[in-house]
Amino acid sequence: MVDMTCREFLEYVDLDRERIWCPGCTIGLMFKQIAKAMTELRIEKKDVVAVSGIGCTGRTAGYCSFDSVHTLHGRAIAVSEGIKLANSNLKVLVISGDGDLIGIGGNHLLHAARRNTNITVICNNNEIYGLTGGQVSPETQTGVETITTPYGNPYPQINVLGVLKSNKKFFYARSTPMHLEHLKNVVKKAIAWDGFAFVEVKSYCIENSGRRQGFKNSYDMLQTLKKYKIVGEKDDLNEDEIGIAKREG
Ligand SMILES: Cc1ncc(C[n+]2csc(CCOP(=O)(O)OP(=O)(O)O)c2C)c(N)n1
Ligand SMILES: [Mg+2]
Repeated sequence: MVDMTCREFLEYVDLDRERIWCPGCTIGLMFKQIAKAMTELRIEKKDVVAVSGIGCTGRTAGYCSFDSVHTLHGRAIAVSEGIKLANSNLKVLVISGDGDLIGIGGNHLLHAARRNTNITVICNNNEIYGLTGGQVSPETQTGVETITTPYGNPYPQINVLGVLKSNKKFFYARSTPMHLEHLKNVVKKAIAWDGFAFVEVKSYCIENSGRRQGFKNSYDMLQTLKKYKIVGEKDDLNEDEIGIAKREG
């Protein structure tokens, strides 16, 4: 067990850059758990690359103190596959948003999962295009008002677990920034998984979605994540469960 009191995890974080995330945003909480997971797995900086697309979550690549690529919108997984092909010894962590990975980048997600490319994808699913002001995303819940769906989103969310389950071998984890220790532990298991691993971090965006939905502050929105029940590892997860669903293939 690593002693976290020495704040070793900060080794992975570039603290000199000005933070652009809004007060109450959960991306920093998520990044901290990723850095802690990397610390506990004793990953050396030379052995890892982080790749992000564009978005508030995509900004994470800019705060890594190890090699990282802040690539085009939707192309984080495609770039990661290229990195992996060039040097299969590298651990490749994709850290990006729902719009980036499931919206514009959805096609890469489908095919990297199908090819079982050995990368770890961590998706901050705040159910909105946060950076650009709150447009509907493929993960916005049905009925929710956004600036592009003023009468409520008419469409259902994409079920990423359902998509991954169509493959012979898969790894899917769900957690939240309300369950920090759980989040760190599932990220560790995803990084250790041999093959394509997807971690869905159910979160929210107070400034560009929550306020429009009537939430007063980030704390109130954080409470909505209490609905999730922690379960262990199974071959499926119910919508209200956080844990790991996987198949060895
Ligand atoms: C090709 C292209 N299309 C559109 C945009 C504008 N754009 C930037 S970020 C973004 C959405 C990001 O949403 P998400 O991935 O959910 O990230 P979040 O900000 O919510 O963390 C869009 C549409 C862009 N930069 N490039
Ligand atoms: Mg988003």
